[in-house]
Amino acid sequence: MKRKEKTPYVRLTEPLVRDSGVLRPATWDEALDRAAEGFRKTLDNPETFGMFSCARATNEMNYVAQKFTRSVIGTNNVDSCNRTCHAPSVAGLAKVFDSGGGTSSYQEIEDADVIVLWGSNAREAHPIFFQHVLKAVHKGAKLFVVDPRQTSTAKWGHRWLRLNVGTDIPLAHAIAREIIHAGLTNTGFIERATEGYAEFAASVEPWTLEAAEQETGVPAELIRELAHAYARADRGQLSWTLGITEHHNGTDNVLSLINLSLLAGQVGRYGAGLNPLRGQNNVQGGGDMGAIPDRLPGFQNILDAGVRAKFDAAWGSHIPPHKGLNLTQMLDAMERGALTCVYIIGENPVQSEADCEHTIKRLSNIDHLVVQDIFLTKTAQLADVVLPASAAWCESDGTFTNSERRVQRVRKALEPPEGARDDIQLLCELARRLGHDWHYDSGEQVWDELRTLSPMHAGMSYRRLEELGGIQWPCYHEDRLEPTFLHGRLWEEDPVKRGRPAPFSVIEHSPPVDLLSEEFPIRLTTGRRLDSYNTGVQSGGFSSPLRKGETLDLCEQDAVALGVREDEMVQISSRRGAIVAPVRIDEGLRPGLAFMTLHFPDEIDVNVITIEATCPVAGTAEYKAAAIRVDKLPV
Ligand SMILES: Nc1nc2c(c(=O)[nH]1)N[C@H]1C(S)=C(S)[C@@H](COP(=O)(O)OP(=O)(O)OC[C@H]3O[C@@H](n4cnc5c(=O)[nH]c(N)nc54)[C@H](O)[C@@H]3O)O[C@H]1N2
Ligand SMILES: Nc1nc2c(c(=O)[nH]1)N[C@H]1C(S)=C(S)[C@@H](COP(=O)(O)OP(=O)(O)OC[C@H]3O[C@@H](n4cnc5c(=O)[nH]c(N)nc54)[C@H](O)[C@@H]3O)O[C@H]1N2
Ligand SMILES: [Mo]
Repeated sequence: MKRKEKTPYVRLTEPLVRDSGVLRPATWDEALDRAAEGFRKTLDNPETFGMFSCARATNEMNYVAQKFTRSVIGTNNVDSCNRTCHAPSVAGLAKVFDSGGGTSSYQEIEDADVIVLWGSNAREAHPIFFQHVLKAVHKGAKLFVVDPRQTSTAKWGHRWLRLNVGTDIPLAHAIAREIIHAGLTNTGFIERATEGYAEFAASVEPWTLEAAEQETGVPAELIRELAHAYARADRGQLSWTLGITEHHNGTDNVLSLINLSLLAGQVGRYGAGLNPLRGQNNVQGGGDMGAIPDRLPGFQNILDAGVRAKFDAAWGSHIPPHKGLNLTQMLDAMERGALTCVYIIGENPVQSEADCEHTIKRLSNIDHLVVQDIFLTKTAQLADVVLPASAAWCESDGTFTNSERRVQRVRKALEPPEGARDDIQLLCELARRLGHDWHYDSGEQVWDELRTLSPMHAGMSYRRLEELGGIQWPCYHEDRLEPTFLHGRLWEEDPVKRGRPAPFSVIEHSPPVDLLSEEFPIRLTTGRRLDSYNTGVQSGGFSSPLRKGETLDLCEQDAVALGVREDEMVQISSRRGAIVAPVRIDEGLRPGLAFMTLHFPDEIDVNVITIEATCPVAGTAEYKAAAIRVDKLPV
């Protein structure tokens, strides 16, 4: 069977509006008027409006997008693809430490002596961070990789802990128990800076090395080795990504890793830390700018009346005193008819959300959909108005914030295609049509407004960012820098300076929702490859001589059992639907485990078969664990 031929996406250069069910070219005035008209209808009932903001765009653009949502429309319904990846990391870290950011700098990774990469294929998905890991390894650091697949990252590890998908909590609990039983806890730190230790220690007691080996598939000796190395390390680093978060209990997974750092005192010191590696180039910044439903810019709590009053005074707004809907809740609200008007800037949910048939149904259920993108995506094809944006990362001037919380300047390197317009200017045009006279002539003007409202960014002028090559937040003062790591307060002698103790969390193991059965006996996990990017819109969601398209990766033993060879087409079915893909043999997989990417949805859309089970705290879907069956196709 031959692959479908595909042409690359072409940049959008003229606005489109829908008439009689068909998208047709329109003038800018017509398209903007049409978009604003639909938005105006929500002004009497702002909770019917929702904004998906763009984690690839600048801090400045995200600041303006959330300001538009809160001050022009009057709702906190604003979110981004952070919901599909690291919302559980932010929720877990904020619960324990009051701040959702990764705690360390990249320099500290280089200076660590033990590094654990948990559920993270950093070699392929975070190559810049991985450079720092390799520098540490060259200096003698020991690298542990915890992943069900033998990824190219795992191949660099001194030890690879090959766990069964969805068994991270038993593994973390067994490591915790071993640290406790071997007398390797940092008792001074636990007594001074934490709470809930006794209850936590009792809760992990059933997870002996043997019980964990049984459940996780990781040999007891390897679990023991990781526990001892991490607890004894001078500078122990624990980093995780989607293997931890993209589960129905992602926040619990994150909390079970944070427990380990509290036990061993591996946080709040130079070189010791907890670092979720953020996925999109500016997903950290998007959240920091308040493009999330529960925080205003600078991670300030929406429930705090004083904070709201400060923003209302600056913006002339009436910010609702409650959290908005997150992306997952917005999709649910579309189905119920409660959310009727949606503005999507640079997101492609039709192809990135789990169970995509369901997403299409929900987006088709609303009255007014405006999509502002650089390409005519599958999501844009459902829109009532399409606005061509010119703000691709290399065409804009502003700042991005990376996983070490470093804000860095980006400058325009390319002229945008003729006909496309800057994301911020489009937001201003729409605000103006709705009665708000906004003028931002430069990214710097937006940034300076933010700095007056967000204490953690206050000390970062553009000039200073340029002089220093970027600055990590928090940076409260123009003449000072803060330590490169967070939560140093936990080590203070003085209880007042130390502040709120960090709580241990008692967590129950809960296996993947999509159960394996006789009908669906194979575990499918999904993720990334070095050569492609997300839903493929920007990297060319099609195969090429350089890039093999979508495959179903299986180990040789499974392929033999199914009677299939490499490149042979198979049908892959789950409880949601079925797709067809060629087989690729990957010796990094164990029998019963399959892998696919999300990169080629125009040819083969894996999200037809993934499950929508979501984490109740963070709203992130269980992309990492579907139950499937694989059938050889008749030749
Ligand atoms: N080249 C490239 N780089 C990218 C992207 C891209 O598309 N292409 N996307 C960016 C984005 S948005 C993000 S969020 C990041 C994501 O970066 P990563 O999280 O590193 O990428 P993934 O491949 O999704 O998943 C990581 C690993 O989780 C493992 N895993 C699966 N199930 C489990 C489990 O139950 N437990 C554990 N411990 N591990 C498990 C998988 O085998 C996989 O190797 O990458 C970013 N960088
Ligand atoms: N099966 C499965 N599905 C997954 C995942 C998985 O591991 N497995 N991972 C999930 C994760 S972590 C993520 S982050 C999501 C990603 O989900 P999405 O964010 O929906 O997917 P992207 O392909 O990154 O889409 C980015 C869009 O932004 C547009 N864009 C880029 N720059 C700009 C700009 O400057 N301005 C404007 N206006 N538009 C711009 C691009 O053209 C593109 O359409 O996918 C999720 N889906
Ligand atoms: Mo992501």
